Amino acid sequence: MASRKSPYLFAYLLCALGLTPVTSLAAEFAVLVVDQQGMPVANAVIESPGAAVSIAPSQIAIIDQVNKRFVPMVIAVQRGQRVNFPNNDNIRHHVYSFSAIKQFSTELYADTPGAPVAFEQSGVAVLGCNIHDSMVGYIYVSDWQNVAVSDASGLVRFEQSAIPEQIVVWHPWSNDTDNRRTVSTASISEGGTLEVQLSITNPERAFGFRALRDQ
Ligand SMILES: [Cu+2]
Repeated sequence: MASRKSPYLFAYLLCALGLTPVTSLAAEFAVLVVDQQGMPVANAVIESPGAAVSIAPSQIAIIDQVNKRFVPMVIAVQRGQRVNFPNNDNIRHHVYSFSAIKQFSTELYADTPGAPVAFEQSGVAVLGCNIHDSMVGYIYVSDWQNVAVSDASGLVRFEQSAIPEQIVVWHPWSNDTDNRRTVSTASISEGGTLEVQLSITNPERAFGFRALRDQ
């Protein structure tokens, strides 16, 4: 007397074991960002639409200041999330942004400034330091929960309910309009990797940049 296999049997057994059955399979995929030479690109922001931000994460994001640089140079946060700007240099910095999505200015400070700054509008806030003109940082504020920045290997991995039809790739040195490109994901399947090639111009390799930094 063979028992009939039921699709519900497995779920029933999981419940009996106190485990929750997976009702919607998660889609995993990766994005690899490379430059015109095929080299991996760090600091690229990838937005993968799907789940919109409703309540911003309470976790406070960090942009540090080390050796007169913003570290990391680029962060991605969800709309409404807060960012703090600790100072690891033994000199003082004065962080500001004049960007359309957020204008703020810290007092000249050492160590950690007072209150973190909340970013309530999506878009890009460019950071500067009033004392050191060559310091530039970027806060990418996203309407989507799935947003991340590529590491030194140029990779970002996503796991969400479904692969979106399109992703957005942003890099501060990208030659695309507004440094943004919308890329179709039609060519990737579950578990796959989408390679995105950007044309970027590194301002740190431009003549005069180093001299500016050393001022
Ligand atoms: Cu500074």
